[in-house]
Amino acid sequence: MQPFAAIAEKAGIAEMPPSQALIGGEWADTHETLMVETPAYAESIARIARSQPEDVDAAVGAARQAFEGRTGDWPSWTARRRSEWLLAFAAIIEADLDHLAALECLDTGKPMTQARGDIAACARYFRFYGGAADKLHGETIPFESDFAVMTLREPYGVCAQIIPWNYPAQIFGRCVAAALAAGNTVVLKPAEDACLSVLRLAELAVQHALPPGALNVVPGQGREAGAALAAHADIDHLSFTGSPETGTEVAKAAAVRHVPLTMELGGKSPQLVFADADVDAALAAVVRGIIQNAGQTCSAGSRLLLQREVAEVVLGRLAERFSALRCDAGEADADCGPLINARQKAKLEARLAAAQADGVRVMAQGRLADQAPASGHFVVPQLLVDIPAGHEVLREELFGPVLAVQVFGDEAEALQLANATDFGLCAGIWTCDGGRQLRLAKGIRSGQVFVNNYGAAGGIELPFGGVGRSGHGREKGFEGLKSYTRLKTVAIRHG
Ligand code: TXE
Repeated sequence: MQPFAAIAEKAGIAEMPPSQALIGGEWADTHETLMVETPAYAESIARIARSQPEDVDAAVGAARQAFEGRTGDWPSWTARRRSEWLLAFAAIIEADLDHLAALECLDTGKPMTQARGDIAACARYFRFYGGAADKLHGETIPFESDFAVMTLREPYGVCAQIIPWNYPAQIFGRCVAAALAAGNTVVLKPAEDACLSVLRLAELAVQHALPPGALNVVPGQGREAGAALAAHADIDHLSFTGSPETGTEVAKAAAVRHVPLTMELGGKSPQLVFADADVDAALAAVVRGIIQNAGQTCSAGSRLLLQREVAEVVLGRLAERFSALRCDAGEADADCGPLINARQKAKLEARLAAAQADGVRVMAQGRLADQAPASGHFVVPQLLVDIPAGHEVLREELFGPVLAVQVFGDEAEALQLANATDFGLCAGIWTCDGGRQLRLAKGIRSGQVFVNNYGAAGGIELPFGGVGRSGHGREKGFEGLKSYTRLKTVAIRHG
């Protein structure tokens, strides 16, 4: 039996989502198609649309028409009505969780428990932004006595969203729910490597009577559909999640027309463990922070900074944990799934080989489960030590289950090492010293800092985004909703 059939049968569903582009509420065939491969088996599981610039143009046109009310009644939907739709849609996602999670698990290779968590988080985004839609408002500003001044929060219009393959359903929720809550229409380009859950979510949105054109989806390749969307003359906002290199290209294309951007570009996030930390809690979070989604997470805690007094003990315990980690296909629900594709695996393996040639030592590593499919794109979790200062494995996002360890003496050195990166997405600080917690939280250059936890359990309510090479703008939380609006100032002289 094919893997998809097996997983879908277990979930009680045996249906693939639509494979076409969603344009103006209709599923449209494109001239060309792409094969979708499952990373755990390297087997083709579906054929999807390979949208071309003309398809993207049609999708942007449909989003524009919907925004202006030329098709459907989207602009007349009040904030309360949008709120009600989003809240009801959250429940629809939850009712379809088994099916969506099966798709996500097979398409990305991630363990089933993580896939289920991702779908639940996607639903939570719709619930959060549904709850927030009718609480977004401007302000009045005291001014001269014969003036009334106010700010209005208005939707941008047509929001273009280019999203990656590591968390398709979650990032769909984060971007689409916020943009719709604020009254925009959306054209979304999912990643060619994983988009089945996105297509299913779009199918559910259409079935749930979202006005035609409010959400459009153009599956396809980055250099074709993605580039055409970023360069389109009629988008009003662009949100991109992906690599810094592609982000630069996208930003250049959008800069020609001064399109406002949100850029979420990955990280090289440190976890700092001091001698006075609760080591058990820190160890569990450090391991989870790097093996989740096989390390293919922008907020992965990929650097571990250990205070010298505890380094030997902590490393010994960490090595035991790494040695016990197992990789397997997503539905086996092991510690780690495969990497997304052969290219990502080859890139990571080349970097690891180069690091070893430079003297970096693999102190411990996990292994493949006995029954794991031989054809999968697996890279086992690895603990790297003896790393020369400034080495590439300390600077570049490796996007795999690989933890780079450094040792520090005091707080000042810890801060210096933590900030020795062009990225700045997240940081974890493990210490019981309140003063140090605050000093480091202020001193670390990153968009999010976690103290005695890492990731705040994925809290969708918390604003998220980077500094430096990690990007700019904020998604998630109420800030994420505001970022899909523009502020207009109205000054009325009433005499
Ligand atoms: O990313 P790309 P890739 C990082 C991570 C990973 C590296 C490469 O380090 O190893 O990026 O992954 C679309 N114009 N992250 O190659 O190319 C593409 O189709 C417009 C971090 O997959 O950035 C996909 O939808 N769009 C990250 C999206 O951009 C283009 C998540 C991301 O692809 C395009 C993923 C173009 N010219 C990778 N080229 C995170 N921040 O979470 C590609 N795309």
